[in-house]
Amino acid sequence: VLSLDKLNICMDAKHHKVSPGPEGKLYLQCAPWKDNACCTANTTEEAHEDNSYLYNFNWNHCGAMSDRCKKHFIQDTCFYECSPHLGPWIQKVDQSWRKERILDVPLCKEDCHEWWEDCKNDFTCKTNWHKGWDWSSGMNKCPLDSKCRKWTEVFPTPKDMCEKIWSNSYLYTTHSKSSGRCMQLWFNGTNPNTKVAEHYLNSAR
Ligand code: FOL
Repeated sequence: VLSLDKLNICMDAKHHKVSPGPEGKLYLQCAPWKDNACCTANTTEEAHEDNSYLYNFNWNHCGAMSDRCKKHFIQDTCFYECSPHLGPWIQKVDQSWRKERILDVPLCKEDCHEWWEDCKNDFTCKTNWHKGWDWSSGMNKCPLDSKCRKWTEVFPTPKDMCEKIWSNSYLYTTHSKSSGRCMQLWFNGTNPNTKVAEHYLNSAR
């Protein structure tokens, strides 16, 4: 059966709307999702803040993250919070902070490579940013057994970074943006990911 109901939905997670819809205005880097989004305008403003209330997540856990690196994490947050086209990759999970997650969303090669290139001179202490932090201060700090290292030591390749950083939310692909076979974090105008989700849903059926 063609599960069209998977094509325009929001995951049941921490800040997502129950169902997607227009938002009028979304903030800066999240603006491309304004016509159909799983995020609210407030969520998108917070997505641009350090240590935002979204997850109290500290990007600067190994010294200040560079602006060119941080913009990719902001874009990832927009994609994660706003995308209404993640249905084919939504999975139930037993976690305190969300009931559903995304798994193996096929990411366009350019987006992954540019993200890694822009972060490769930064530092981090962990490969999986979902788990194992010291939260005793209210925001995540590196645990004692995880020292800050060069980005390229922690993530030798773009694939390592894209797949490991959010526990396999993303699947690295060699597909280009123009292929219609991978999801784009960065776009302007009409959301190109609608057709990609349709493709994966139809090919799995
Ligand atoms: N972006 C993408 N693409 N996928 C995601 O799943 C994603 N998730 C977040 C942000 N951007 C994302 C949310 N990030 C914790 C850490 C990071 C986080 C949310 C929560 C956290 O509280 N970690 C605890 C364990 C919590 C638990 O699993 O019960 C820790 O041990 O550090």
